[in-house]
Amino acid sequence: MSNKILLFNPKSAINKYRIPNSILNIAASVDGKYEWAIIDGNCEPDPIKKIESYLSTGEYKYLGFTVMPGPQLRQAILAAKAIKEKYPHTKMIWGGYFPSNQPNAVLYSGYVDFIINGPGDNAFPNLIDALENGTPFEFIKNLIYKNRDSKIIINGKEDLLDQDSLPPLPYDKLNEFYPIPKFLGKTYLGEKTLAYHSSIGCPFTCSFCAVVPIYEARWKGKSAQKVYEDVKYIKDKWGADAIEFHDNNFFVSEKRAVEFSRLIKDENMTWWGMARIDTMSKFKDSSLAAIREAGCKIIFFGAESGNNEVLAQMDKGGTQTGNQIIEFAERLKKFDIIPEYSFVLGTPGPTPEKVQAGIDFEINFIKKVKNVNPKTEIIIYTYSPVPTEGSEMYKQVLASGFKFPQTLEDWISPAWESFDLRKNPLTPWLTAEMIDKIRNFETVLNGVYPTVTDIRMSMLKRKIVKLIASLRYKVDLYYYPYEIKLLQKIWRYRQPETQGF
Ligand code: B12
Ligand code: SF4
Repeated sequence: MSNKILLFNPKSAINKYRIPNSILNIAASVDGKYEWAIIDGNCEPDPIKKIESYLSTGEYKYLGFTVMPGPQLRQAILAAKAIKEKYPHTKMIWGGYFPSNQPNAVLYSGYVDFIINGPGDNAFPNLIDALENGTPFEFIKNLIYKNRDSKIIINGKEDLLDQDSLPPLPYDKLNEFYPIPKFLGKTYLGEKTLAYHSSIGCPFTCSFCAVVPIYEARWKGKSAQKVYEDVKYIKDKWGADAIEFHDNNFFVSEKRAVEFSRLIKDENMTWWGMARIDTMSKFKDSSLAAIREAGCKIIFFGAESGNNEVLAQMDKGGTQTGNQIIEFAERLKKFDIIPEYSFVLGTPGPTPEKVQAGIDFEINFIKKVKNVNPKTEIIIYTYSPVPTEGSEMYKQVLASGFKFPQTLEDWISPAWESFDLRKNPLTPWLTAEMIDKIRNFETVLNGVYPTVTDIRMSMLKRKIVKLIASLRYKVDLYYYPYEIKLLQKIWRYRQPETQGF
């Protein structure tokens, strides 16, 4: 068997393909040193068959899977199991958020050999080198593996690397496997939208967030110049006209954001990114104006809650408040930047009455936000705990009787899959009525204020739904909004919270 590497991005998107940045970074890390190939599950009708077509050549010894929770995990498990049974001598290496945060379930499954915990830019080539040369694993940072006694060993973490010094992403080579234009999809931002990741980690420690255990409040970004050069390359070569920045927190540095705006301005591209309200509230007016002028029309913010106590419980970093959320939505109006606010409803409470009161508070708060800036896009999640051990919220969640899945197969049971999509929280403190109220409010809200990110509903259809929903919205009547649901179903309303941005 020769030592080629096969990298797999299991299916994660329903209808929009995006450049598979996670495995593309891994391909870059070994490019020129080992031969590699990419399989994108989003573009393949039968990815297992495709993987086998490579493995049957006998040239591929290493298999790298990127895995996030939800449907991607399902395809990852099915493929890993089938492949490992048929080709037991291949080395199966998983990376990405799911295995980094759930190493026990993954390694005890028996079909995954190694996990890269967080960034793989050095860890992956170092692991392949060690396997090729028969050298020990214990000094490979960011590696999780089983030792001879089947004990799981979690190696130390590596300092975050200077992002500009990473090898360039092999776009041209990806283009040989799948034509890049296939990944530049039509969105509300543009006809050909590029997904780009310009920084890693996040400096904050929100207690519900899967980024925190991996990056531990660390963040490193590429320079504005480097980001601009990459974007410009794709624009000039394949015609991208819009950018989705997939960074957890694109706007950590005001200086970098303004510098990038200055560089990208004349390219006439529309772009979007994720940010924090407290961070961006501190941005100067001139910076917000520069960002908008450079084509940033809409920014995603995890508002989470209008209640200061809940914000403190979530450890939103300490400086975000309910008032700030409202004031900032109002401030952005002046700059014509649309805030996309996500809220988490149904956080745990000591009694059912308190939980219900919490939900009602958030519903009223969201209405206040809409009142000061009706263009604000609202995304509603029901609270789904992530196992971030040690936080107050985590303890509260366990005390309520909530149990996390134990085995890898448990994670893809239908109930857990919808949990991952944040639809069915399986949380003991939320009753069916409470979940219904959240969902029904969401239906009515979306009827009154249809999202601008939906490119499928015509103006007339929006107006009809709006008229009906407004009657309910005014009098807080959210029960059984079947008529709105029916119209939205017929006219295929897009749900940003499950279909991604
Ligand atoms: C793009 C994206 C998507 C896309 C799909 C991406 C694709 N592959 O086609 C879409 C929009 C479809 C999506 C959907 C979902 N996503 Co998503 N997604 C992201 C996002 C924004 C960027 C991922 C990315 O490209 N990163 C860029 C690369 C360079 O970084 P990276 O993945 O961390 O890769 C590095 C390391 O992790 C490691 N690594 C990664 N893979 C591999 C593989 C190998 C072999 C090795 C060795 C190393 C390695 O090395 C890389 C380089 O250093 C991340 C957040 C983020 N900023 O990363 C969320 C994120 C991964 N998604 C998340 C979630 C929850 C979902 C959803 C389940 C729910 C939702 N509502 O968003 C859905 C359902 C997915 C599904 N259908 O299975 C969570 C995961 C949380 C968790 N608990 O683990 C994240 C972290 C967002 C968040 N902060 O909540 N997502
Ligand atoms: S600011 Fe966002 S990415 Fe950062 S820790 Fe909080 S939720 Fe996670």
